[in-house]
Amino acid sequence: MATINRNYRKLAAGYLFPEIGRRTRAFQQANPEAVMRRLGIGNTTEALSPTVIAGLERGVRKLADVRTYTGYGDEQGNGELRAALSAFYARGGVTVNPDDIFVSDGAKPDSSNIQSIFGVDNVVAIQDPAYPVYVDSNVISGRTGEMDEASGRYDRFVYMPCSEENGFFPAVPDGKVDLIYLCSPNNPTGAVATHDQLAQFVQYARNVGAVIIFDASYSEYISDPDLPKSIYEIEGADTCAIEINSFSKFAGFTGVRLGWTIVPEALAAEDSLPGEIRRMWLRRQTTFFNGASNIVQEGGLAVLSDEGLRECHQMIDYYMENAHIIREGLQSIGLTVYGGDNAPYLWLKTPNGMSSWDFFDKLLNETWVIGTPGSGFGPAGEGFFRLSAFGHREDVEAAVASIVERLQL
Ligand code: PGU
Repeated sequence: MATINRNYRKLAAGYLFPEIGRRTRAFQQANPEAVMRRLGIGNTTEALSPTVIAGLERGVRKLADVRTYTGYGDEQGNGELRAALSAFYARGGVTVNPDDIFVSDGAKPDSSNIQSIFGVDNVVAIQDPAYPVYVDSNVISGRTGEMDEASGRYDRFVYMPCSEENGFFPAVPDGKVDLIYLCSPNNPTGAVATHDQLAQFVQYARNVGAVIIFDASYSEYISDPDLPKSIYEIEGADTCAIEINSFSKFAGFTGVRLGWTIVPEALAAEDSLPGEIRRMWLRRQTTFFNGASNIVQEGGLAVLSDEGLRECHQMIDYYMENAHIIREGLQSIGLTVYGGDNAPYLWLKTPNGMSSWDFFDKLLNETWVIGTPGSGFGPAGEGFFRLSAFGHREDVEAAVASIVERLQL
């Protein structure tokens, strides 16, 4: 008889965003007159830029001609795209070998799949709160025990609390851990690690032989030139860190689907020599994945052209202006808000010590605004609430006006 992977039963509940969708639909059914204002999921809303559209169209046209038609592509992704990504890093002063870049269909699959090349007995450290995928993928793979209902923590995980006190970036773990997930700019807190903070993690990882999995999906939202966009800005990080990134938030590819992961040749684990982890990821990807769409990779190339980058940055500026509008509105009614400076998320402290889900319901009922409860990102997110800046300007303005006028504090 077949049996199931019982680790799935350890998972807290449904995945966070579908649960928010379910509650929102129920509210809408009960209140058909309500005009919903969505600042919940970090989903892009603006149209792709002309240069990127032209790139995607080029990709389609190539398929119409037998001389330019392509089927399955290069194992690690289009060589031109990998070279363009490498040149993109070089502009920021970072050396990345195109051979170490693996093009994918997004940062979510990569950040959930990457754990599969590490031992099941590895001890995993995660920022708390964190993008839920890091936790859930490791739970499913059996790297944890059960979740303790009282604390909301899984047995065997090492939680690195991110709080107001530490500016939402943790200190390195006290003991020895094996895998460390870091996300900067951070989802959900909007905090960005400094050069020194990342250097401490790199130093720690090199001392104990840990591997850092660095999710840089929001790196292009960093406008402060002193803040690192890539972990490879830290010397020695290529021996201890994998970096994951995405065109989703960078270029509005949330539905188009394109990302990349860097597994440096120099990276090694306790029981491997340099090169083996890179080869394992290649082995994993060639066995379980058949490459990102060739059309979409043309679109990615267009993003990385001078004109594409300029246009994508205009879009990023637009979303960041939304972030400023949200922050100012919330602060004007006395709420405490973090993030939103170099990241498209606002991290709001719930008023009067309300729980995150109670505040979700209150906001929905009183203002028709949908956000994301902080506790959905981990126990240390309790008492906080995330608002996304990825809406259309008029929706963002309407949401802020509704909060300012109707939220009862
Ligand atoms: N990494 C982080 C840190 C993210 O916040 C998200 C999206 C992704 C990866 C996904 O990138 P893709 O390249 O598009 O796969 N976070 C959004 C969407 C929710 C979700 O389930 O991915 C959010 O609202 O948190």
